[in-house]
Amino acid sequence: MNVAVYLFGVLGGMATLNHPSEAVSSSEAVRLNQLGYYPKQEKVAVVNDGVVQEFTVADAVTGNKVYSGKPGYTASSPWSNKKRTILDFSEVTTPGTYVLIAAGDTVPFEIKERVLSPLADAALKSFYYQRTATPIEERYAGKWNRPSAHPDNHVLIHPSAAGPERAAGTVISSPKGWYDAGDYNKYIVNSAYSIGLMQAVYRLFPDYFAAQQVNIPESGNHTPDLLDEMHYNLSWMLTMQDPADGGVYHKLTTPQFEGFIKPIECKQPRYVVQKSVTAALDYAASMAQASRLFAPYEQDYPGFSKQALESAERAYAWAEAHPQAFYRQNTLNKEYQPAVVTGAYGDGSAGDEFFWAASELYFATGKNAYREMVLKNIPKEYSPAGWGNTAGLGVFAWIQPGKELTGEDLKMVETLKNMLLDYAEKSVQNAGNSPFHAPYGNDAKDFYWGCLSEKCANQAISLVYAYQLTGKHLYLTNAYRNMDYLLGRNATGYCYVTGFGTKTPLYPHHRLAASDGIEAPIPGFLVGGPNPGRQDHVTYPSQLPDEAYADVEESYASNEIAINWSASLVALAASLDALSIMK
Ligand code: 9MR
Ligand code: 9MR
Repeated sequence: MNVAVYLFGVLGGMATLNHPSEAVSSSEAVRLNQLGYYPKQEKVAVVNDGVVQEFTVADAVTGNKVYSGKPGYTASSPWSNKKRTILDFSEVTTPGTYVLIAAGDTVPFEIKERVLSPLADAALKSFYYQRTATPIEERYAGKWNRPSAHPDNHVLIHPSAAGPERAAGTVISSPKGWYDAGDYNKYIVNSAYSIGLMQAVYRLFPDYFAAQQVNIPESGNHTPDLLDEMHYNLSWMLTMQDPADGGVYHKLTTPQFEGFIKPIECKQPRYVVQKSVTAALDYAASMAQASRLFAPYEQDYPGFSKQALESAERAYAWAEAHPQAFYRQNTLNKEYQPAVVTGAYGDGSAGDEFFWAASELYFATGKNAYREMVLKNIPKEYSPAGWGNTAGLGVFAWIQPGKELTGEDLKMVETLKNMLLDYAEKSVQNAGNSPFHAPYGNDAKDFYWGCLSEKCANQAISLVYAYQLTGKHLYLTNAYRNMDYLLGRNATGYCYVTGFGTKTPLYPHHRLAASDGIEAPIPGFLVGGPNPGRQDHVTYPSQLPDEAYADVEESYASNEIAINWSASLVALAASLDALSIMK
């Protein structure tokens, strides 16, 4: 093909990089970050299968060659005969639109300052689209506007949740908050964890978030948009606390998942279900954290900071008094009607939740009782946090305590920092020789339900913290590498965020998007990702661990979206973008 003619087609594609275009990347032989690279960032693409002799980077506008290089190493996939060859063009640093030509493929890419800023904004905006009990207005949501649904002003106390002042069947009001995921239910464990992660990263880069505007109804007020969005869910969470004893209902849910219908068409009754120790502790932790972060914003949220701390302490006290109150859905269904079969967010150990909650409450109140509980629940090693393991959020709290530490507390924080740095050092060890040139994705254990968030993004966020502690560039480089993986440099060639990239999920398991009559999915959501566990029994194009992904609506095990996964994307995209300005 005539290169000049081809470049014209590519250019057309570049203008609308958010939409898949057939003119772009026909063979998919080359995998790269489809959103682009920061000028100073390492720039690596991967030939998906094969060895090549050379490659070229050309200016997409003029067609002039700007770089020609020899490939780097070739590494075999652990699961197939595919040979991945590394193409490093980090030497190209001038902002612009380019094409990379190799292995018979011509792939467009950009080099740009603030290249992840639109992604960081869209990831935060994805929470707005998930809001319940409010109209999603055209001026904020464009074509994805929709009427208010799920007011949740008529919610039933499930028999498992009955208390002295609220008999089964009592009606309560529990409005606002976010839909959890592709489903329409609201779960305390997952939303409190999501808030915890985003608020942690807010503490790292407060100036970045102070400047961020994502066009939500609160955007004009005095509070950063990120905190405004958190407040929308925190205010729901307050209604999930039983006023009689401080315990927190595990979730607000229909007995069964709704069909793929519009939210306004949903008719099933909604219940709050059993108070659980993990819900109470995640609630306490995120509320205590919020009480401190919202203190400067009394003007917009009068009284909230104080209320959050009081309710956090009550929830924590309830958890201490009920350490065995785990949420066990199967057991519950033997005892109570109606049976509840929606997301369980079940967990059989609360040490990590105690660690996180006690840490936040210690810093919010200074009370020694919390400190003692922290000491009893120090994790044995660091691992990135997830909804079921929140110890990592406790570690982040100690790294960023917001006050001077002295005496024994200093020793404590050293221990935790060393744990995190051990993890970081192990993570980056072999990344530089691996098939996709990233710490993530080299072990079959890296691929499971929600792995792109829990493993890939959260590993990268941990590396951002490690970089902040040490200034060691290799940690930051490897955080960017996992982002490159998420955005296209991977075995399927997908940029795994809706609405972004040249090959992007079009059919996520997302009831809001499936029922809105709009072809394009709602943008800014990270999908769960490759999952050979295939719990949805859908036929996937491949069974290989890193290719077991199906962009079909039925695939809830690989292609659902969820607020905790969006939270990872917010945290990582914002961190990397913030660091690009700070250096
Ligand atoms: O849609 C549900 C999704 O949000 C959950 O993550 C998933 C696992 O709990 O379950 C999905 O619902 C499916 C149900 O479990 C089985 N019948 C088909 C439902 C999806 O269409
Ligand atoms: O993210 C959750 C994942 O870790 C679990 O393996 C999976 C099955 O229990 O559930 C996931 O969470 C789902 C929740 O239960 C219901 N809403 C959709 C969530 C994302 O799939």
